[in-house]
Amino acid sequence: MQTLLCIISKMRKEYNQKKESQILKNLDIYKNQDFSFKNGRIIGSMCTQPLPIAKKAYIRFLETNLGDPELFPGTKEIEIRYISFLKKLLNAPKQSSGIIGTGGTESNIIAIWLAKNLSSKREIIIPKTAHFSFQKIVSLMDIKLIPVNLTKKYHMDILDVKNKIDNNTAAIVGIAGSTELGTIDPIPELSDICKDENIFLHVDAAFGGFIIPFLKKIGYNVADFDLKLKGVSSITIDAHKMGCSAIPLGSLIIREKKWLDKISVETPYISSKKQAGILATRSGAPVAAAYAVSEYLGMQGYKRIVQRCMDTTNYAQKKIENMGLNLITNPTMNILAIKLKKPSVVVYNLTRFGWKVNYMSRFSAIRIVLMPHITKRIIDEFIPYLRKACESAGESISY
Ligand code: 0PR
Repeated sequence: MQTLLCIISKMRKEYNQKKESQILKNLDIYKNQDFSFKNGRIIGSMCTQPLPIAKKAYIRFLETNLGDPELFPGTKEIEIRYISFLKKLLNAPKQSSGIIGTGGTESNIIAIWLAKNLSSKREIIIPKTAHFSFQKIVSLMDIKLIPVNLTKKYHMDILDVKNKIDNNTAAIVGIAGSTELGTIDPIPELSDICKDENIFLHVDAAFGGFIIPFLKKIGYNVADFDLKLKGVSSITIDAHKMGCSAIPLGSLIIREKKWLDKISVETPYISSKKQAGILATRSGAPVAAAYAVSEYLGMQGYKRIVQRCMDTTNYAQKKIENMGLNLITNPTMNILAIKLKKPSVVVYNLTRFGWKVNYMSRFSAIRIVLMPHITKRIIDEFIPYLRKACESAGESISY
């Protein structure tokens, strides 16, 4: 009897192992259809390959739930520490706080939700370069976007901002690293306006948050954009973009912790009394990963990455301009927007050659983003394909 049970158990184990390896094999078939960061062929995305330490940390925390922090006090401690790191990075005052979520969209939603509840007003003044997450916010909430004109350099026009402020203004949004061009709005000027007029100023630094602090340190002339400016109320910053960590991880840093009451509900039957933000059950895995990356890299590590990305950006810019192509604007950060007559055809051709760049219809351009996984060697491989893609689209290029 004992032997029979042993045999059955052994057979079951073997069957399960076989099943598991078959499922994983099938998953690999799908995975192999994907483009990958590893070989550099994803050259237009704002995400990158997470650092190896992020992967290791992520797996360790798979079962954790920060929606019920008393069950996972250690993971909660990691989150507190990660928020402290972000507060330091963004020059946030002592009384500030943070909400960790899934990415830039969620943080922007929370920021506007907060501004609306703090002011009981409905209008959000916003640049035309703002990310489409704000369109989602209009659809989700009873608010109205008031678009502001751009200057020739694609920055928010401050005069137009002043003209658009009225009794219904709940918030002004400035972008620090716009999605299509990487431009930075004049945040110090916006901060002065918002301080004087007592208006909530949200800075969307989903992409730029992990770049701008280091651009300054390596000698680029960029203005202040963070909570050092007294008029800035909140900042979106994403670890799953230039933070080099795993998806999904975005954060919102808020100037006053007490404001969280405006976006909190009572949670009678879980370990915390109140919960702020949108999500309830949420994984601690991406938080552990982002914290691990921040500990691993430190400020010096991020600085080195930004330096490398900017070197690659300057290298790519020269090659592209030498080809006779023009950029929409001189890059502020590691984004190049190449003006073309038929950008969609060029994107189509590049996809056929195995390269993924982004098509930007609004600017008649394609976007390449020089993320950490893009090296000068990859640019050298890419340029002949870009030339070929442009030639066959009938773009005028020089030889
Ligand atoms: N704010 C800004 C300035 C952004 O650029 C983005 C995303 C968001 C908010 C929203 O962030 P989540 O996507 O994290 O919610 N910008 C990227 C873009 O549209 C998102 C992205 C990333 C798209 C990688 C494609 C991709 O492959 O380009």
